[in-house]
Amino acid sequence: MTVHNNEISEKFSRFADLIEIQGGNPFRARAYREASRVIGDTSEQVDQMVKEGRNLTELKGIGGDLAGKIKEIVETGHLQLLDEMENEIPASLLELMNIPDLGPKRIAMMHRELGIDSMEDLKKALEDGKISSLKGFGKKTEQKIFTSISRPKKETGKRFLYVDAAPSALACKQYLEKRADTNKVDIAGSFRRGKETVGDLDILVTCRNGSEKDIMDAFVSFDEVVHVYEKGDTKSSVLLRNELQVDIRIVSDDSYGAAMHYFTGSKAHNIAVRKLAVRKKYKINEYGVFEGSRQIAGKTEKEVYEAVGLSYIEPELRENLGEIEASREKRLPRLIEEKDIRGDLHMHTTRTDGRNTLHEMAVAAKELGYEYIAVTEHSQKVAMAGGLNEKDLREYLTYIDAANDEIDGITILKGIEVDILQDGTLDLPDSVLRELDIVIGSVHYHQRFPARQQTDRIIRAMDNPYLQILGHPTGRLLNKRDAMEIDLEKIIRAAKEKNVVIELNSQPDRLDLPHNYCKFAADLGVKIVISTDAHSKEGFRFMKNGIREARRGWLEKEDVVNTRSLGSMRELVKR
Ligand code: DGT
Ligand code: CA
Ligand code: CA
Ligand code: ZN
Repeated sequence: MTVHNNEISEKFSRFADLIEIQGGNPFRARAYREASRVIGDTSEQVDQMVKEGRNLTELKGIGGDLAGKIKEIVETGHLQLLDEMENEIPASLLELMNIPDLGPKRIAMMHRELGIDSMEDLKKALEDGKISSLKGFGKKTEQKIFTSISRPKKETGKRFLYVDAAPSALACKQYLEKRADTNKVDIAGSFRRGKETVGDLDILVTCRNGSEKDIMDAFVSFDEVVHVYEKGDTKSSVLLRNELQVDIRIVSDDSYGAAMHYFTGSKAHNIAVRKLAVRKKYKINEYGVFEGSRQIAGKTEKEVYEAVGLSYIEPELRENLGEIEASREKRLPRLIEEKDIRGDLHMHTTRTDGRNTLHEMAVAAKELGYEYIAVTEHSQKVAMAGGLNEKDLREYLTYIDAANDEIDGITILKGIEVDILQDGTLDLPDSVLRELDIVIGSVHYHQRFPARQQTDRIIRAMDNPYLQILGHPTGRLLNKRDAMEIDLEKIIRAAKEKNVVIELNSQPDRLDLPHNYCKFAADLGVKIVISTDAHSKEGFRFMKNGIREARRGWLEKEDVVNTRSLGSMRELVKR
């Protein structure tokens, strides 16, 4: 397990904050803050130092006690004292840390002098003008705090990874579902379309008996809600603790399908559907499909589609990328499902940067019902992750043989994720690649070449007859790093010609191959492998993300090699 310096640094800085909020020893807080800075700045990889047993007090400002704490973080991923303190201090008080003009010292003072424990308390104290009476605050600061907490945060434009929004979506849904006065509760919007990132959640609810107002009252007082932008009887908009915005609407049962359709979007899809309705002289909106003033559809989505001459379209396809035409012409794809998957061909174990052993991974995959996996460690170039050279790899292959003998009911294939070097050659000699079952080639370094050079580099790598799968083809990291500048269509056409399979990497911040290129590839007849790139057995669960992206990319079971039995999958990835 790699623990980055900034993770250690952040833990120490957080710890210093909490000491200050609790009004603890200021020297202790300062020592942690200083340590946080030192570790953030050092060019040494601190976790490496720990692993090599080096003396951490070599680092300026790090004494024996801090060295012990660093060791604890590197070895366990946690700082127990910090975890304890996080639990001790009320969450509502910690939340005040998100307000721009409030640092831990100020929060401590407000808490001590005015008993402020939450956003509510703070608002009240501001209204009563009590904040400016505190030492070191003043009228100006009071005003600044007031504006920053009254300003809605929704303009920040921050998008959440699907997986980061999912727990909130589930929590809101369950909270509403368990009420006796709600009937249907569903999440619409980009979340339902399975988009890689979501801007906000859109929840639709129908009322069973009782009043809409009660449901709204209950929702805005949900524990996770920290700010209410707007509250009405049938529509409200709130901000959750994690800064995710939620729009909620209560609709009638008769309009439920129309509302689900409208609020699922996408906007482009809605506009295209509306055009069809207009052609038939119908009106369509979130309440239903109307002929004059008579509602002719709206209870279910299927009804809505049928009213305009279409068959039901799966949410993942609703981007106006051809699904309307395909629906009309009855040639919608039969989208792949998670249960179609029979194995996983990209994963790492403790031999490089994974957290579970080969044995643990194989057993976990078998429990998922998989028929085969391929272990694909990094190659030597990826030194940070402990990548394997030829000798290491050969040794590891015998280890895989032994594991295969030991574990029944699943086949462990010998693989590698070999680095594509800057000139397009591969990081390991053909003599060893030849002995493997699965060779993934991936770019990890030099991602900023100009488009021509980068495209040529990747196509050159695919010229190597042992490369079977092109790994995470664009290199994008959602919200973090843009895709490489490449001519991806050219690369996919080259894959077609050379019979290379393209990976759809299921890591929630990768989802790489992006959906529109999945469709492009499948239309050309290029095969896709949906892989998790799991770094632990828990990582297998990311398959869901890949499936979602594949569905957005119109993929069917037949387009994806790891829906096949072992024999026919191997036939497909063979060059
Ligand atoms: P997001 O939240 O940015 O990830 O994306 P969406 O698609 O969830 O967008 P959002 O939350 O603004 O609106 C939810 C759905 O409501 C959207 O997908 C389609 C529908 N919608 C919103 N505004 C309009 C509009 O002006 N016209 C039409 N036809 N539909 C709209
Ligand atoms: Ca939305
Ligand atoms: Ca919305
Ligand atoms: Zn990789």
